[in-house]
Amino acid sequence: MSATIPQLELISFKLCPYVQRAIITLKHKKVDFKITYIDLQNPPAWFKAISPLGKVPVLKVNDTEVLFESSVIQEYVDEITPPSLHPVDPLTKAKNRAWIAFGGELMGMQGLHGIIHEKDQATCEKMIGAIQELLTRLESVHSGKTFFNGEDFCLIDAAYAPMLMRFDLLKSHCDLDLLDGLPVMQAWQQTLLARPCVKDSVVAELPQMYRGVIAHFDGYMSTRLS
Ligand SMILES: N[C@@H](CCC(=O)N[C@@H](CS)C(=O)NCC(=O)O)C(=O)O
Repeated sequence: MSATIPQLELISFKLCPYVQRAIITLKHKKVDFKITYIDLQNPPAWFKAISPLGKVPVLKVNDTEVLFESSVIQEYVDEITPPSLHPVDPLTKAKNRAWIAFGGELMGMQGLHGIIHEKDQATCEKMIGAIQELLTRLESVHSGKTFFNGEDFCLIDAAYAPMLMRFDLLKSHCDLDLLDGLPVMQAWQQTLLARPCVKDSVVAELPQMYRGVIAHFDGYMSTRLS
């Protein structure tokens, strides 16, 4: 990698899908970086000092600057390692950014994270229905080709792979198929999960850790653990 690439340190939490967006981008671009894991339940003082919202990912650049927000980190990594993984056309690029933000919401408390927290079965099932409606909408704007925009892997593909990986885990751990009836999303999931930059973006024990976190939250989904 070019000598002009700054020294990068990614502050991470092993289970975090937002961190994973940054790792996939770094790995796809073959950028050297250091990864430092913290315990989000008991974050060190130095992390609280540098993370404005107390959230991971945080990217330390040359040990002097700090970036936060996964999509911003993805774009920074992309811009310092041309050619860009974003579409060139401004409108297409802007739409990709909007759908990346949509994916960020889908992973949060109204989405993936919310359903593993929710205790009440009826509320959880309602949330699952709402997520499936959003996924149907996402399917309608996908190119229907190999990747979101067509035949080229883009930042938006890196941004969605962590969520699609967790959908796969929910299917095997809890028999919940959020992509049921969505063939384009299913094909996209298979393609992305087979890519080395995606496979290598998580620790080997992620499946067991994800199972453990579902059990720990003790919500309705924990009653479906096989
Ligand atoms: N919008 C943020 C979300 C990051 C986020 O929610 N990270 C979680 C871990 S997966 C976190 O750090 N949570 C700690 C907290 O909310 O206190 C991004 O895209 O980077």
